[in-house]
Amino acid sequence: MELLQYGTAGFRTKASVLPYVFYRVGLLASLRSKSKGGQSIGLMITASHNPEQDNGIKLIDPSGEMLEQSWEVVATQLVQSNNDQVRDYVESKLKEVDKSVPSTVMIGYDTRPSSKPLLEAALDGLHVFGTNVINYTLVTTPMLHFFVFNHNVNKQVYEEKEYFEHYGYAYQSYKKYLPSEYKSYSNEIAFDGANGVGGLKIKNLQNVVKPDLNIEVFNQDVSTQGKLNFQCGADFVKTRKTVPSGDMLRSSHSKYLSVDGDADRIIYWYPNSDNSVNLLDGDRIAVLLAMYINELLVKCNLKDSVQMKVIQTAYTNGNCTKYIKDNLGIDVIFTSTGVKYLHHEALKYDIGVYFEANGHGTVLFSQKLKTLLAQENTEVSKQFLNFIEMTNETVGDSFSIMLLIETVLQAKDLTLAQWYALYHDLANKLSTATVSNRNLIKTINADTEIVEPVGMQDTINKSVAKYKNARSFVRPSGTEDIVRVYVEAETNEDVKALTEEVQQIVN
Ligand code: NG1
Ligand code: ZN
Repeated sequence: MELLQYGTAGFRTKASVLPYVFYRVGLLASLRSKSKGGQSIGLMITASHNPEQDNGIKLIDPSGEMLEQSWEVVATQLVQSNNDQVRDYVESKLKEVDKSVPSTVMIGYDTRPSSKPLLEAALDGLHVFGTNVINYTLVTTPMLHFFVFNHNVNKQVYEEKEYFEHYGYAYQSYKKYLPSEYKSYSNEIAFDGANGVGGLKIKNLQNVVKPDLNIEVFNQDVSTQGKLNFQCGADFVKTRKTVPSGDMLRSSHSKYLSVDGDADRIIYWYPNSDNSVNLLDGDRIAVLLAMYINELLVKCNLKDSVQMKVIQTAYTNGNCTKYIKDNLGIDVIFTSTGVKYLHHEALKYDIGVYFEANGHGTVLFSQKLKTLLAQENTEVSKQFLNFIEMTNETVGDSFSIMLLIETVLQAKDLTLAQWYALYHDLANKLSTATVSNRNLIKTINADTEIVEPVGMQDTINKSVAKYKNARSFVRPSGTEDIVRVYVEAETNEDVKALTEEVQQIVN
């Protein structure tokens, strides 16, 4: 039996091995709800940007956030137990929780063919504890986070329609703060739905924001097997830097965007004549949003009363970090890879703009800031609160982020090319290496330094030192059985040569 770990994205692997995992996660979610005084827990069934034959499951904690880390250990132990130990393990855990507390679990799943059958396994586990199940069926990951948050915090069972109205109306209402005519901005968007749930659900948002946003949806085939994430979607466009399939260029649009298989990531892009694309990825989204929010802060005279940071990972392009620090004058903090680390760091500040380069991220605003803005009660403080309303603060949400980006592009009257021109990326390459046991590699300092195997980092550093403005780091993936090698330098030639050197060191 493969030893599965509750990683950065929950449990994720080939769907065929997952039924027993889902059953146990059903048990676990019931326990988690009971341990949280009966508050609702979310269970999202998805493997995000992974191939269609994979699947996965992750828990959402009561305030809509990802599962607390101490329970990740519990989850891993439960799933790694032998069949005959499962009962003992659950019973030992049950001693710590009050069995009589009723439990509630909210469920959602993506469009994978395996999602519904796997749901049955999770339901079997949930029924063991008589858990009350609220099944949202087909939803994006961020939608389920929104439902869990609102159930526990606002004591309401929201319907899907209310999610779209919440963000759609916030977007509509912000119009009064924006110019009425544009020289550069265009409201036309070509939307790549990765042939997943995002392509289906974007239409509900479109119905609310029409005609202010004109969204043409591509890659929305969720019934043909094998199409999910195949040569399309945010991960494909980000890693290949090419136009996705799906005839998106058949008529010319001024803006293109791709989401991933569960619609929590988003990447804007525009094509070059050779089918390569210019990427407006998570780095550039962070720049755009941080720049605008900083301006709102200045207008509200709050720059000195609140603390704002941008949170990134080592995969962020060095020139992006430099631009945020030097041109925007905002501090940058680095964390390990995986949005949960960025999210927890962002919670420490009044404003935490966090994005992974792959387009996964959001903005968090503190209660202190919201109270200050409410007390001020000026036009600009109301405007700021309206901007916050448009933000899904529970998790990265491609729909909410799209509305925020469209808002800022209007406010600043920008085309994608003008946004892209804010800074130039250093040349870079993300490659993978396959090793016999990826867990032998251990890193510290936000993944930038290898401590095991001893000596490997020194060898890499010696190679890096040969190239101008170069940087490289190596870490084991948390979602696949591979090692990732990142290299950045002044020129593509240097990146290629250094990648080869580092690959040899790792292999
Ligand atoms: P791994 O496989 O651990 O590199 C990938 C992404 C993470 C995060 C997770 C969760 C890269 C380099 N890594 O993790 O940023 O998004 O998936 O989906 O993009
Ligand atoms: Zn995703």
